[in-house]
Amino acid sequence: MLRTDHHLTPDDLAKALRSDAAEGLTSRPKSLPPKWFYDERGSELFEEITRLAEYYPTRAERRILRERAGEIAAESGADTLVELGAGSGEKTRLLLDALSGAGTLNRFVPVDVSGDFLGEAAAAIGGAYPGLEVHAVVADFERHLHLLPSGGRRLVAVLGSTLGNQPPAERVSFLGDLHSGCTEGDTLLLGVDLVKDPARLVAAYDDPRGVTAEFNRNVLRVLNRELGAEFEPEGFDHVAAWDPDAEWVEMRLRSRTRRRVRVAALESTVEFAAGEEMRTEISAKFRRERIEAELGAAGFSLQEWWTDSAGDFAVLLARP
Ligand code: AVJ
Repeated sequence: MLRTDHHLTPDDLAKALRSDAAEGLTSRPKSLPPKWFYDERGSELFEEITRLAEYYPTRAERRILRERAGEIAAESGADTLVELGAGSGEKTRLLLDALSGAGTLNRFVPVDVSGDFLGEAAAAIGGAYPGLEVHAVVADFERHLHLLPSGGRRLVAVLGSTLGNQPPAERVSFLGDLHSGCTEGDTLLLGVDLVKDPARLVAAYDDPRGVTAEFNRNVLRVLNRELGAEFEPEGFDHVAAWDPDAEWVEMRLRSRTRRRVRVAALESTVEFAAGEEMRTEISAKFRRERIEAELGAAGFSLQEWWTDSAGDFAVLLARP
């Protein structure tokens, strides 16, 4: 029982990339949204990041889910798992197993911008859970939340601190949209990385093997391929910095030299000064009070708050 809804065509994605690049490359400071890291190579590099000793969030979240999946299933009573930024990995299976063990599970709704990725995830899960209705949705969950399948009791999961990629104002509007799409009986499951020693935070985004640096530069390769840009990725240094006021880790690419970069699809040339930095990602870190307030502003009330034993990461349940 597999069905796929398409709310994004490859052409929509191409247009979105073009407009994001046109805007970001002409703003000051220059910036690019982090969602464009994840082509095939970028997704592989991210997988590699999750296995780095310095990158604790994935392991911490997995530990929490292992310990709490039963409670999550019992408290949500969900028959549907909606996963925004879908996976087919261990986290998804922990939740599906728990819901199935509780006897309530009947539908899985993975949502992702990548149709290829979703197809594989949906097929893998469909094969492993016979009888499960898999309803995959190709969509940009920052824009298409109102198009997600409704009905039943849904557990809507936004894991991996994905929320942290959005600045505060966008986060609140995203949570508000999520709330508008919820009905009584739905539950929100959120995984968020927590504020901690800045040295550990920065180390998680600046590993000595340079995997994160390659992941960061990969966005330039995406622009080269998709927009006919002529970036030399090796001409840019990876920068990771903690912003103590905003409480986020910022990744940037710093041009080693003054340069002009042709971007064919934009019919333009972008100039970089020597040492000029372009922001490629923010990764916000949370405190309980702050995320509770943001959830509250969107209409959610916090129900459960679980952390790993080190207090590095939190998984929370909230109700609309
Ligand atoms: C997948 C967005 C949560 O912000 O930690 C990892 C991506 N960037 N290393 C994060 C990422 C650099 C990651 N998220």
